[in-house]
Amino acid sequence: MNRAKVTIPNDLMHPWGIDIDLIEGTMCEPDRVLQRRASDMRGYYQEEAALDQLIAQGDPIHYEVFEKIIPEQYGHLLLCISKLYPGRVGAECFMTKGHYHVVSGTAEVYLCLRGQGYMMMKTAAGQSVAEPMRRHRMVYVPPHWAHRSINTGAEPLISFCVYPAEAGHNYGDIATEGFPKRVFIRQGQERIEP
Ligand code: PAN
Ligand code: ZN
Repeated sequence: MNRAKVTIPNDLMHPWGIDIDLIEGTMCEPDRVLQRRASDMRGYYQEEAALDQLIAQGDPIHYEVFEKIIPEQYGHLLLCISKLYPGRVGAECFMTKGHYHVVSGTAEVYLCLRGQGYMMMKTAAGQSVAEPMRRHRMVYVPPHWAHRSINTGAEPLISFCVYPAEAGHNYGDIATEGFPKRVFIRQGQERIEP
């Protein structure tokens, strides 16, 4: 019988667990909480004056990411809870900045725990897909697709995300190119434009 030789690294991580409240969509005792405010979103929305107004009105938190600290090395998986608050900038629905992964051949799983909206995805070749997000729905973001969450509802859009730890985030390309499609609420109706 062949037996593969198992080598154990010196920095072996001890197994661990955390509680995730699937009703509230919260992670107990995150190691780190990243907050993005309206003022961090300059240049992302179509109606800049509406964003300026929001910033002047108190610069509310736009979204938060609750993370565990895990080495950003091949073999590990990063996990977090992404919480995008509801609201509009003019008629445009609140959204995350969006990014490609630096190691662009890495995928990501989003399990939606609460709220409703879209995972907007695009490739550098111009393809664009808006995949619905709602409670109990999982969205698979394949390698090479930039991705951004968009909240079309009245409560926070909350997802549990898992992706390869070496992925990294490339925001620069999206900050300059944007996504080909945006989501608005006009006269009470959801619109994906253009
Ligand atoms: C998510 C996102 C999170 C925030 O964890 O980082 O939803 O969105 P932005 O990173 O676009 O600001 C993820 O996709 N990680 O890879
Ligand atoms: Zn990602």
